[in-house]
Amino acid sequence: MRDWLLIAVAALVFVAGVAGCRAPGHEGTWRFAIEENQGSVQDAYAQRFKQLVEERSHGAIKVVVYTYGALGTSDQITELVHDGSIQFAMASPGHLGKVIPPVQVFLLHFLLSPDEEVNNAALSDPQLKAALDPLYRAKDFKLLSIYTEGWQVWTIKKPVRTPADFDGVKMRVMTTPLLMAAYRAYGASPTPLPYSEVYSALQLNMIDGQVNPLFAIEEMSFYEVADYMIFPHSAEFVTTAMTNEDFYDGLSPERQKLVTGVVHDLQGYIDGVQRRFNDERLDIIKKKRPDLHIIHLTPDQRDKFRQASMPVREEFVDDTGLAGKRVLTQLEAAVARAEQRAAPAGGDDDDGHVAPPM
Ligand code: 6CS
Repeated sequence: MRDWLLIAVAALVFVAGVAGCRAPGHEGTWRFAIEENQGSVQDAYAQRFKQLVEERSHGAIKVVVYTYGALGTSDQITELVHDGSIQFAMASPGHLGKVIPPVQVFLLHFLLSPDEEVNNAALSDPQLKAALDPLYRAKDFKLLSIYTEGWQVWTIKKPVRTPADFDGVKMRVMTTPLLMAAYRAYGASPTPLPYSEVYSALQLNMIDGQVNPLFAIEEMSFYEVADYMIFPHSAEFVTTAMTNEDFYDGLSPERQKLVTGVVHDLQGYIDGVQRRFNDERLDIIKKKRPDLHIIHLTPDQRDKFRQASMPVREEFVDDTGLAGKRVLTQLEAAVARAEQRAAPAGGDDDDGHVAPPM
């Protein structure tokens, strides 16, 4: 499959290259693969990236966006960026963690703030990015951006309010080992699967539930194959945008500045997009499935999950060593800095003052 895919992409690049030679002033085509469908948060990011790069290069650079499946799964598009067959991709820690284990820090539960604004600021913290940058470079990638796609929500066939309720529940998780540990710690039976296989696995009762932000639950129709939608408010879905290291290093200083400028301008944009998409899609889900039971965990219930999640942090550090520990410390510090900046002078910063979408 991998060889076939590489040959197909190489052929595509060659044909596009030949066609591109005809246009005077055309510098080339940049290919950007995302892990989601058209209309998703990642698609909004990539489409805006395309628009800004094409505008700011005055048409000299053309950007082609490949939606999920066009070039394979998350793991396959990561390989294509690594090979240099494509230049840009989204790489979510839930899959990329197999290649760069410390990025699994973003999968730890109850680590980010309950306040979305704080998390947006923490994820764009330059010191955090600087800590991750060498880890991407060590694998021939260049990290461009870290951002959230919204709160993780469970869709399950039975109600889950405590870790005990997870007993025997087969939860689909993304494919990195830390997510297996996270849901094992809750008492569930985690099942790693690629995104594209989740719906049919739910339909065939091979799994009982899955976890994703609301916009993804709507666009992948996961709400059709569940009876309960549960808001644990324990983690946000964090993703990263990256490029091929050699490609980036080979760009002229102006073109590097174009990329970093566009990426910088996208940070605030995508935070607004994800909030809107998640709010809007919740309304759609409620309209399409009025019988779907919606549960918001109470603070006490969340606390039980928080306690159950704590040993997973030690597992993360054991598995990822010094590099993982360093990134964990940086992320905690970035959240603390963002919380400090957000806290009203003299005010108290209580848990949960910004609620997830209802
Ligand atoms: O669950 C997944 O595998 C996918 N979920 C989202 C929201 N984006 C990409 C990822 O692969």
